[in-house]
Amino acid sequence: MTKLHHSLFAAGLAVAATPVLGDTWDFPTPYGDGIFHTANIQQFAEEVEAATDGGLDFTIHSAGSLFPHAEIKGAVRSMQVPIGEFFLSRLSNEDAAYGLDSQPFVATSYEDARKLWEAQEPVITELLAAEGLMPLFSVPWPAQGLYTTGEIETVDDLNGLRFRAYNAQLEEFAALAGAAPVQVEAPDIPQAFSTGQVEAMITSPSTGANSKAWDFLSHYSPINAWVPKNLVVVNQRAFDRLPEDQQQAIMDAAEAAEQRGWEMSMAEAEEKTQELADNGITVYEPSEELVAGLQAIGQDMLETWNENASDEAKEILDAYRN
Ligand code: PCA
Repeated sequence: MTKLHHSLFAAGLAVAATPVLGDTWDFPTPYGDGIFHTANIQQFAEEVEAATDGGLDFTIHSAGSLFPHAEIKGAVRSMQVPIGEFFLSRLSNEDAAYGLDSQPFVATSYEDARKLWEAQEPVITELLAAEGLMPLFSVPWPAQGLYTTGEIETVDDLNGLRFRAYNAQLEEFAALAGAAPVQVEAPDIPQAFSTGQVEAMITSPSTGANSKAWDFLSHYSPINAWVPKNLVVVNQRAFDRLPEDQQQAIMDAAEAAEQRGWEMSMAEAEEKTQELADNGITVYEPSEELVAGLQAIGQDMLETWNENASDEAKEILDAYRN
């Protein structure tokens, strides 16, 4: 052994004896720590960290603290961060395929949502691949319900209300109901209500309970209008650069996270509705008249959707319905 070889060998030993310093991936999400999606992501991160012996670590930046929601997808695309989460139907302006899970009364149960995701996934995977992104897992929110002060008997009762929206479709829905939509990110809900910026909303029991809706609202109706999803994506180049065992660890943890996330969501639907009631919110079934009015709005929106949808997007809806 030459002297050089000798010292390289010694250096190798020294490296082996100290803990290997792995990569740390920043992982931005729009939602807060108290939300089950974030808890699920935390567990995903821990599983990858364990499986790679700390070779790949994550720093989760919740509640839009690293990038605002609207910038997360672009940040992953431009590799400012390798991975991130966002609300899938927020991309409905880019392609109608993304918006289907926020179309009112298209998919209204977990079973529907599962079927819709199966139809959406191949198309969305291809759309994102064209941007250098790969979907890892998608998890639904509980079905979306109506929060107000006072009981809503018909769509007319929504007329003129300042209505919190989280994407273009909810904005369209609120406008068609005669309400005045205002975009507010989930972590800003309590402040938006307490300052009077908004006075009604449609969201899940999870987000309602997490924002302590009882502090500023009194009524909740599980209209179960749609079951929208979050999506976690990774930058394809960042992924390809990883050693194969780390790639496998990510894929395995992603599959587990999708499975676990759907189960968490189903459990939340009941638990969080109960939490709303326990904190004094009146939970009431919507009247037939209200449902009919909301469905008519959904029908209108679907016609507009059809006008803007690509053939591939329309095929998703056909595949879902057949
Ligand atoms: N919570 C998120 C998205 C859908 C949901 O249930 C929000 O209100 O922004």
